[in-house]
Amino acid sequence: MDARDLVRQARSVGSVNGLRAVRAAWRRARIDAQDLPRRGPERARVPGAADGADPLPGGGVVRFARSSLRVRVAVGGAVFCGWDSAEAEPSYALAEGCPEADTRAVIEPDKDGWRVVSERVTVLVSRHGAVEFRTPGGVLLRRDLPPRWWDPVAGPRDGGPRWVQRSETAADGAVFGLGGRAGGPRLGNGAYRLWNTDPGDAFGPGVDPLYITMPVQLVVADAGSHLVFHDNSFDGRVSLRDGEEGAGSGHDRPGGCELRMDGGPLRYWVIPGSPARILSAWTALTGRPALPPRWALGYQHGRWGFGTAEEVRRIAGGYRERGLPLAAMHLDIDHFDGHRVFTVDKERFPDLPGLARDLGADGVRLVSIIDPAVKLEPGNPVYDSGVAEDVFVRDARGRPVRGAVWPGEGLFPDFTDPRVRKWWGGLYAERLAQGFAGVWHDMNEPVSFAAFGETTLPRSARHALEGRGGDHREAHNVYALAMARAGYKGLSELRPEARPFMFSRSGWAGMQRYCGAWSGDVATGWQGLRASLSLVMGLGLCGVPYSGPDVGGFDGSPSPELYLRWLQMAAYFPLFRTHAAIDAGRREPWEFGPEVLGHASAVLRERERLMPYMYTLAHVAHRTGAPYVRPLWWNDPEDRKLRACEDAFLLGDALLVAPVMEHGSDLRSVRLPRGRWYDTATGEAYEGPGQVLVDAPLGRIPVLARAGAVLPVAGADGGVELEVWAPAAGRSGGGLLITDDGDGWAEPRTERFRARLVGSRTVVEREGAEEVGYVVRVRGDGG
Ligand code: NBV
Repeated sequence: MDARDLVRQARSVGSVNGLRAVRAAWRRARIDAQDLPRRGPERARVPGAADGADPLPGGGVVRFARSSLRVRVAVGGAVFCGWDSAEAEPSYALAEGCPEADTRAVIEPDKDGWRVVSERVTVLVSRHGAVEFRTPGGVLLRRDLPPRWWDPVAGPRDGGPRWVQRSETAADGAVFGLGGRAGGPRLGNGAYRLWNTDPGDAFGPGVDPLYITMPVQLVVADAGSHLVFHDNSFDGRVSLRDGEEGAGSGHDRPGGCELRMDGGPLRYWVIPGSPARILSAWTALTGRPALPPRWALGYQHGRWGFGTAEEVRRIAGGYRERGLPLAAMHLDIDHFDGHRVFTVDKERFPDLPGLARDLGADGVRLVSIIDPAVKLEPGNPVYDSGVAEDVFVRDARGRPVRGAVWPGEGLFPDFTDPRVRKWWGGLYAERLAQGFAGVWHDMNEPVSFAAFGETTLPRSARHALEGRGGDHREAHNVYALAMARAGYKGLSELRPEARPFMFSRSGWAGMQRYCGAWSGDVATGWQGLRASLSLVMGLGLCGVPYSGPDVGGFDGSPSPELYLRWLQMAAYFPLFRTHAAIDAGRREPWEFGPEVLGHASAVLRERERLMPYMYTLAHVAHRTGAPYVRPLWWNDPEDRKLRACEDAFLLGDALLVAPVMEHGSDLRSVRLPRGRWYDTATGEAYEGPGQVLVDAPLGRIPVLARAGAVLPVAGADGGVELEVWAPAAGRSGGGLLITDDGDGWAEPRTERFRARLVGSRTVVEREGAEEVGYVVRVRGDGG
C-alpha cells in the first residue's frame, strides 16, 4: 500500500463511519478468498503455425495450430480481428451490434501468409500470427505480434484465459485516449491500468487510473492515424513506449504497446483514417453522442452542501442580482433524506417542485445527483421494491453483496440485467416529479468504501451480463455504462418529449450514446486545471464529446487568480460547471473580489454570446462524433509540433483557445496550426504554422479565430448574428449554423455559409439562398 492509499483510506474511513468501511473491506476480502476462482497452474500458448485460411464475408479466418483469427472488414472501413473464435458480439460497446461486412474485402494468399485488401486498409496476417495494418499505399500503421495466452491447466475457467498482446506503431506515433486520463492528453511512456477507479481523493496529473478507463487508443503518426479498440471489459494494463527515429544503427525503433488482460476475449477493432474520419467511424460503431438539451450548454453551478433550499435560492439570487447568466444548479447528496438515493430531505427542502418552478421562472434548471447504491433498510421504498424485484448484486453463494456507501450499508443494483435496468429507469419518475431537469451519476465505478483493499465490489460478485452470467471482473468496467443506459431509457420513456440530460463520473466505450462525463474530484491547483484539459480532450478522442471539470477544483480554496483562469478555460468546454466539496471554499464569482467578478462576468457573458456556436458544435458532435474540444493537430495530424502541444485546444473549426496554466503569467506562447489566425481580443493577425506570443492579461486568455471562419453568435438582442473573420488573400472560408427548438426530437435546421474575399472586402453567402439572412459582422483586416 502506498502513501496515497493510506491517505485515501484514512479519508474514507474518517468521513463515512470507519467501522463500516472496515467491515466492508473484510467482507470483500473474505468473499473473494472463498469464491474467486484461484489461478491454478497455467500453460502458455501462442497461435503456432498457420495451416490455412477460409474466406468469409469481409475477409476470412486463418487457422493456426492452436488458435484461429477472424478478420472482418465492416462497411465504413473498421476492421474486426477476433482470436480464438471471438466474435464481435455480444458487446457493451457496439451500439447496434456488429456492422455489416464489406463484401468487397476478401482474403487471399500473400508471400508470407494472407492479406485482406479493403478501401482504406490492407491487413496482412503472417504464418505465425502477426497482423499488420497498412495504408493502401503500403505504409505500416500497426503491427500486432502473435498474442500469447495462459490457459488454465484444469480446464476452462470463467472469463477465459489471460492474454497479452504486443504491438508496434510508427516511431513518430503519439498515443491519445484510454478514457479519461489526468496525465495526458498525449500518453507518454508508462503503464495505464484499465479498471475504473475512484482515486478517493482530489487528483492531479500524477494519479492514474481514474473513473473512466477505456481500451481505446488513438495513434497519430506521419504515415497516418488509427484507432484501436480492444473490446474487453476485464481488468488490464496498457504499457506504452515511445518510438525513436533513427536510433542505434540508423533504423527506427517503433513505438511499443503491450496490452495484458486478466481474462475476456482477444478481439479488437482497428479504424484507420484522418482524426475526423476515425471519430465518425468510431461513433458509428459505438453510437453517436447523445445531443444535450440546449440549456445544458449554459453555465451551471453545483455544490456539495448547499444544505437547504434557502441557500440554493440565495446563490441563484446572487447570479440574478448581478446579471450573471446561470442555466442550472446541481443538488448533491446533501439534499437526499439521510443520503438515500431517490429521496428528499423534507425539512431542509420542503418543497422541491416549488423551488424548481421558481428557479425555472428565471431560466434556471435543477439537476440531481444519483448514486447507484441503495440503502439496506427495510421500509425504504427503493430498497423494498428492489428486494421484491430481486435487483441487487449477489455473491457466488447467492447472498446480496453489502457495501459501505454514503447512507450506510447499501446494495448495488445489477445494471447488467435488462430487468434491473427497467426497474431502475422507472425510479427517475420520482426525480422528474421533484422538478429536476437532468441528472448526474456519481459513485458508479462502483464505489464501496473500504478501509483497505479496493473500494469496489468483490471480484467474485455475480452479474447477469445480459443473461450470460459472469462476475465483477467482467462487469466492473461496464457497470456505469449500463447504469447510464438504464437512466437514459428511463428518462426518455418518462418524458418522451425531452432529450435526457445526463452526465456520469464513470463509464466505458459507448457511454456517449447516453451521457457525458465530468472530471470527478479534480484537485484545486494549477495541476488540477491542467488535468482537466487532459480529461476533456482525451474523452473527446474516445468518442465522449460532452464533458468538463469542477471549475476551481473540487477541494480547498482556489486563489482568485486560479479560479478565474479555470473559469476562463472551462468557458470553452461543453460542460461548464463550477462544483466543489462540502468542506471546500466558495466558488461563486462574487466571492473573489470585485476585479475577479468583473472578469468572471465577462467570461459568462462571452459564453452566452457563443451559445449558437456551441449548440452547432453539439449537433456536429451528435452527427459526426467530432468533439467540440479538439487537439491542435485535429486538421494537421502530420504536424509533430502540434502533436506535442498539450496546453491549447481548438473549439470546433473556428477557434483556438490557449488557457493560462501558470500563476502570475500574462503572456502565452501559442503554437499555431497552418493558416492565418486572429487574436479575437485585438484583431491582430498571425501566420501559422509557428509559435507566437500573445497577451494574456488577467481579464482574458488568448482566443484566436481562424481566418475565414463564420461563427454564429448571439447578438445584443439575443438573435443570431454571424461573426466573420476575414479570409486570407487567395483563400476562402465558411461555417455552419445548426438550430432546433433547443430540446425534443424535431429535425434541426442546418445553414451553411461561405466567406470569400472580393478585392479587399469579405463577402458572406448562405448556401442555396439569395440572402445571408443574418446580421454579419466582419472582423480582421479584410473588413
Ligand atoms: O456526492 C458527493 C461527492 C460529489 O460532490 C463529487 O462531485 C463526486 O465526485 N461525491 C463525489 C462523493 C464523495 C466524494 C468524497
